[in-house]
Amino acid sequence: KARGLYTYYGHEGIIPKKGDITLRLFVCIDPGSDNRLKLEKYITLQRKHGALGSFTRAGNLHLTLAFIGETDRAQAAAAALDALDFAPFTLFSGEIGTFSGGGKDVVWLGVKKCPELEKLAADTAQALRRSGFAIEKRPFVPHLTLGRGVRNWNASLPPPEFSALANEVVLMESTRVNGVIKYIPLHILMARD
Ligand code: 2AM
Repeated sequence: KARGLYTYYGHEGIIPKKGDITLRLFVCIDPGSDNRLKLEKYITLQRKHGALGSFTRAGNLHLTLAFIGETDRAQAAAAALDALDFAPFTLFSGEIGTFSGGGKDVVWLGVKKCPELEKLAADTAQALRRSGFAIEKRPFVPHLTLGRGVRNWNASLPPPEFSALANEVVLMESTRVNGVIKYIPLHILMARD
């Protein structure tokens, strides 16, 4: 069984009970503050070279494992994560990629192929589905979104290279505070020792 910290954050330390409130949730890995700062510098450099768009703030950079969406079952989602069991592993930054279409040009940083990550994402989706969440079946493309609606991205500027220890999975609430996207960690599941 996975063990470690079972910390509840946000909402004054309490995850809302079923039916209390509808939250927009997703499950992700935090690349760590050093790597987030490296990525922020890279985004700043891109902007200096003329890139335009809505860029992810350093504190919000993350790698999504599963998108849950709107639900009033935050506690059930947290409990589903507790069923995960994984050993810590290391992620390595990869290439820049894009999702295009619908006028929504997303620029992201990929990671190098990582079977442990693929298994963790599959296990996360399975655990959530078992708990009744409708998780999309589309292929898992591991990425950290750097910006949306991006234009004038300079492909000749190489992205930062980094490694990130993946030793916890975070259940996040996605909300807006005064129009600014804010991610609030609700529950963290640590990797096994
Ligand atoms: P994105 O970065 O590629 O947009 C919070 O919104 C996180 O959930 C983001 O990382 C987002 O991915 C991801 N996500 C996955 N599916 C989504 C969906 N259908 N709608 C919004 N966000 C989604």
